[in-house]
Amino acid sequence: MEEKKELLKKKEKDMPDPKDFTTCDATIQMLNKARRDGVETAFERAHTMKACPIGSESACCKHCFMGPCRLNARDPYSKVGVCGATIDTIQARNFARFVASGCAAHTDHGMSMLDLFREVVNGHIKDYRIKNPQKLEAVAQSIGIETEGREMMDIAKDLYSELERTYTQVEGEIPFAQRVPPKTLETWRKYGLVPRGAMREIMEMMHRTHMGVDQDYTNITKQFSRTALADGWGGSMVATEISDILFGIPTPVSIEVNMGVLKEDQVNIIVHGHEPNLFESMIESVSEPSLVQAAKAAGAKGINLCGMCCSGAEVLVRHGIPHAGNFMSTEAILVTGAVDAMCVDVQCIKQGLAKVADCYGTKLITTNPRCHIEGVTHIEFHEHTPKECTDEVVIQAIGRFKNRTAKIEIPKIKNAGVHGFSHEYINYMLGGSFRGSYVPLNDNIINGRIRGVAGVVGCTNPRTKQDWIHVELVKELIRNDVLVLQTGCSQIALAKAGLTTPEAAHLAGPGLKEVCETVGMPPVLGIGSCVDNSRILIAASEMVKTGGLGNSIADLPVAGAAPEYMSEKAISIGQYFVASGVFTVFGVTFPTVEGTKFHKHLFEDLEKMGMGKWGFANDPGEMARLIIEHIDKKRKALGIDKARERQLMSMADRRSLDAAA
Ligand code: SF4
Ligand code: MSK
Repeated sequence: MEEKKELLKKKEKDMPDPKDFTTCDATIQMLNKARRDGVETAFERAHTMKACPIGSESACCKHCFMGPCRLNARDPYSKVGVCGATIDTIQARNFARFVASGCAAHTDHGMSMLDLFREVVNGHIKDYRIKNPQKLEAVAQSIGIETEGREMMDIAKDLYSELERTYTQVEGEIPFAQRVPPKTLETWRKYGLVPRGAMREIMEMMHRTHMGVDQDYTNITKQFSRTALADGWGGSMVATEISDILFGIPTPVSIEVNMGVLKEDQVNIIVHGHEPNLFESMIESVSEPSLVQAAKAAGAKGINLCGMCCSGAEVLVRHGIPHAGNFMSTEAILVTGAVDAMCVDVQCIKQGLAKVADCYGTKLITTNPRCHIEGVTHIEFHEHTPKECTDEVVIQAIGRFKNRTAKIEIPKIKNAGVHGFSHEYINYMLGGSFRGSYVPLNDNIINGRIRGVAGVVGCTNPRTKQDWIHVELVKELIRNDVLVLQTGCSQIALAKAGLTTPEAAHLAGPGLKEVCETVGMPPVLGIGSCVDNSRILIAASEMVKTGGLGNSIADLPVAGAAPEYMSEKAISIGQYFVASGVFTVFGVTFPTVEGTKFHKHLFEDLEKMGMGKWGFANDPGEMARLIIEHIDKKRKALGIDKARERQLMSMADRRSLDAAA
């Protein structure tokens, strides 16, 4: 340990200050402590592990063993791979596989939720139940299932069989294609983009990107668009809708975020990952009287359950469970020494957690058969007997509390916010309980109080300063009257910055501020985990259906951004937004070579085909400029730019009247 500390001290001399890694004060405090303790995190590793320039521009191919082949990104058409593959084929195939992997992650998650639903409906699982029958009916009706006068369980059985097609169907269109605005669907049909079933699309995508199959970047783009749509309107949407049916629809709830939610005198348990069923059972286990008693007998005042990453986002919006931080804080929080157990399921679980947990004696526990980590305790979560796992996690955490040896330092930083704005709640909030609708939102966009809507979502990435771009981008957007919807780790960045409170309305432009103050809502609406981006698709469809803003999603004055993304899931999300008609801007890096035909295809041609398009910027001001410019372009095409000018003129008129008075 001493030798290691010395080594790290030497390395530390060349290391940037933690303030250069993140804007999160709690994470800075813990990174400083980690250095004192001789502990390394992904921030330091990202600094020493320089990204491969050829790989980051996707100019290499290792799809067969005649390669790997590396092309020159500076002169991309000067060379081809051994098989003759061009730079466009190579980039398109790589991009396609990112989409296939991201789509697989979301659809496998969705399928787990559907498996759980089937077992609940068939009466094989008693620990969960249908918590929201209204949502069950609404989802069933949205795909044409008769609900009038029928028993809830009969509707549920039909819903299960219909939704199973999302995954297994080999011909036809996935069920939620029925929710897509007709003109958007027409574009998809024209280019053959309507997904049949997620498994088929992923399988075909992997086949077509094998050596010697699809070697036309435009044709590859069609299939990865179809694969991405099988995620957004398929796997992800099923995951969200089934989770709402089983666990409840999010409604606004006051929440606390940041590392200050840990309590030194309590047994602290963190759940990290993505699937809500593990967390729902954990909520039950920490309230179990015998376990609470055991915690007290061990000297604790109680059991403190917190979330991180998207598991945290799921229960933050449903139950108001405190959230301890986003993706880039998961190692840092273990440095507090106060986490007794961190239990994880799937996705975004860094293997590096194992080493940090080991240094502080935290019990790191994997629970899902899909995600084991070498050397880490595995307690399998079975949905038929869920509490066997979650009770055991609590017991292990109590054991660690009793034998705590690590020095504890909890950053005293806690922020408040209001989250839980599902698209159903937005409907109700703006329209009221008697006339719940999107009409007021559309009206406020048409009259220019709200300039447009932007979804700002996604991860944090150690290759950029944690949270910085999220926060600065969103501030600039709301200042320009753009209403912001948020999911995943991005909303935690904004919650830590205090922008998810109704009081943050004072940071908004005059129009958005007026709407927020009238309704009592924040200018930044946290709506769920990264799989819940499907809620944004539904909200966009509702805006089209409500009228006055064009006939397709591509007509709406909306945009999307994932400023600090790091995962393949984000590429799939970005592509399903683009294929649905949304201009989508990414930051950090983009896996294409500028100036190539494939890059132009993604950044220009798709829009001309009636879809959205990709954008890229690393600076939050530039990102905001791109988004606002796009929103204004759409407003102009809709003929509602005049309404905005009129409003600005009337303000000027008012000022001149005031001056004259
Ligand atoms: Fe090289 Fe072609 Fe093989 Fe890719 S598929 S590694 S470009 S030979
Ligand atoms: S957890 S995919 S870091 S949002 Fe969904 Fe956060 Fe990105 Fe993972």
